Amino acid sequence: MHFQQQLKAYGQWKSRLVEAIDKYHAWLEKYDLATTEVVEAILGMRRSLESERITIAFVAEFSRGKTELINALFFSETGVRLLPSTPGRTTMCPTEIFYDPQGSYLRLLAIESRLDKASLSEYRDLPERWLQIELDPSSPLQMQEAFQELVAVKRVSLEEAKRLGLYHEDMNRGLDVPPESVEIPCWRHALISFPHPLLKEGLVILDTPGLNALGSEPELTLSMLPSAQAVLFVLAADTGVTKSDMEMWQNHVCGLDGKSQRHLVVVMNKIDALWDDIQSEASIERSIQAQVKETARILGIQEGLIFPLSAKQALLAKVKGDVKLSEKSRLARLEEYLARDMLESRREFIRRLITQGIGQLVTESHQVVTSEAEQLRRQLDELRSLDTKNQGMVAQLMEETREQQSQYLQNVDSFQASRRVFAMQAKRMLDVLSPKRVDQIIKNHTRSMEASFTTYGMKQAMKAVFDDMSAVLHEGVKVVEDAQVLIGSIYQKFAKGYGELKPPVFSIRDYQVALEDLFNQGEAFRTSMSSTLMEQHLVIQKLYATVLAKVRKLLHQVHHETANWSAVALSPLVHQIKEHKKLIEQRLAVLRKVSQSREALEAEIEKLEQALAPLLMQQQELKQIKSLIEDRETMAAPVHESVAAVS
Ligand SMILES: Nc1nc2c(ncn2[C@@H]2O[C@H](COP(=O)(O)OP(=O)(O)OP(=O)(O)O)[C@@H](O)[C@H]2O)c(=O)[nH]1
Ligand SMILES: [Mg+2]
Repeated sequence: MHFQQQLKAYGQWKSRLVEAIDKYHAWLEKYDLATTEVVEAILGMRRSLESERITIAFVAEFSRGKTELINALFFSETGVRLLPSTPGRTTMCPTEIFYDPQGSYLRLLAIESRLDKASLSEYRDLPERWLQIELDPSSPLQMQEAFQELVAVKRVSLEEAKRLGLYHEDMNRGLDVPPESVEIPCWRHALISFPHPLLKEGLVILDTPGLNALGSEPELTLSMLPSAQAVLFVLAADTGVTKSDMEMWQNHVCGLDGKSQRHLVVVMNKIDALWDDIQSEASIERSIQAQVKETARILGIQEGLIFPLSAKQALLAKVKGDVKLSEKSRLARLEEYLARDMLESRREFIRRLITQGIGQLVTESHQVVTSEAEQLRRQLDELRSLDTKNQGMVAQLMEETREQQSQYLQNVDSFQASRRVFAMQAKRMLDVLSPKRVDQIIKNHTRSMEASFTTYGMKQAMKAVFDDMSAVLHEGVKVVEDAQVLIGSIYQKFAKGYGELKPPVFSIRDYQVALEDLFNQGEAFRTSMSSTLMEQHLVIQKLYATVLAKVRKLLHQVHHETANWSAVALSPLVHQIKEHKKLIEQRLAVLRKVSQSREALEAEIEKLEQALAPLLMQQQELKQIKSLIEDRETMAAPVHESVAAVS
């Protein structure tokens, strides 16, 4: 299965990056260049690389075949239909499947936890609050049996369903009066861990129930789906695009498109419903293509992103080893898309992040080493051309160097003054964006939000939070821009004579857009709810809690980045100034010595030559680390190989 190969290649590539990061870290330590800020940045990048996961989420109305597709794509080699897939509503709670080295388990969170304040992500860290069923990875049948819990429902009074925010208008479909009791899921969320090769490579699968889960669990819709690398929206060829498919697409799915790191594709499942013994292959093909075209038009997406296939036949074919049926099911095209397009663009994205982060640092180190080597060479040239008999020449050189030294000292005084001015500006900047201030604003509004009993009141409070936060950001953007101007002028004044030294670029304007996006997503969710849920209060509370957590995180991040930037904004300049000082002093010392004798001059030349050698080695070492990071070998090759093998 080439998806697996590609995922493995992707994992190997990531470990090579981690290796490059470790090498650079060791390099910095070896030459005593590891400052706290740099080491922190390096370790942060290493951590995020190691914990990076690829999430593929499946969303659709109920019974479109999401779960069957998961079985066919990932778990066919178990030889069974691993996750329950039956006619009608099947999966009752959002289910995450991944690998946790801690063990093989199915964890279930009771539906009543909806009433608690704790968010799903908080529950994740409290395993004792979940019901745990052990899994035996060597027995697909045992696992299949355990997974029956995913379809568990129970009957509760209408009151109870309302209290849980689960009462749905279509529960009284066909009835004149609302029913006395309704069926609700037993579980709110499920976590499955077992040591499957794909999962071990970092794949996370998110299966969702068609049953209005997207509308009633804001964290799922606003946090989990948007952070997936691929979202597969599933339709069924035998039903076409129904009104409820369309509602789901418009309210919760199509907005997930538009970010280059995420892939949104549409699966047109159940094409076997169009198979027919009487019709010719060609006419079946025509009707599939016509439906793809029509679906693309209705949903407003490219035809190439629609994958007609049959999950059920694909699973059957794989289990039986039926190559012909497998081809007919057309699953391979989707597999190839996931293996190549999705993973390749993810890799490109990570590569960009890494080259911008660690690559930049390595390049800087390389530049510093190179310029040091150059200085040494220049000194060597100067010494080699010195004529010790010509005392006048040595004296003149010393005179020039002393002149440089006194100029330098004046310069340093005024640089220190500028540095103090910048420190004040930095403090102002960090005060404006302070996490304390942000938290206080959120706290104030949360209180009024909890106190208001109407949706309208809550909405007003939410709007107020966003208004305050955009005011904070607006102020932040201004002080950051002032600081940039200041830094620019400091560089201009002091970087003269140090080559092409430029201040690190920084802006927080993008965060304004991100904040606006958050607000719009929250509002879109809220307006989409009114028509489907009668009892909204609980859900709205959860929605706002989810949105507020994201707003808080965003503003804290702005502060963090601003603090990082202000800590390092002047450091290249400081470094250069220090280097310059060292150089002048060295030069004076050398001139003093060589003025005495020919032997002293030769000894100095030898010393410089010896100092140059390790620098050249450092240069070489950094070049190696750089090429490890830039490792551009693509992953596409195995795909073509396996395609060739099939055909
Ligand atoms: N004919 C046909 N039936 C399919 C295909 N894929 C799935 N089904 C059937 O469709 C029904 C629903 O499939 P599920 O996988 O449970 O659908 P789901 O989207 O997960 O549904 P929920 O879990 O309720 O949201 C089952 O009876 C499957 O056997 C297919 O390719 N062709
Ligand atoms: Mg399902």
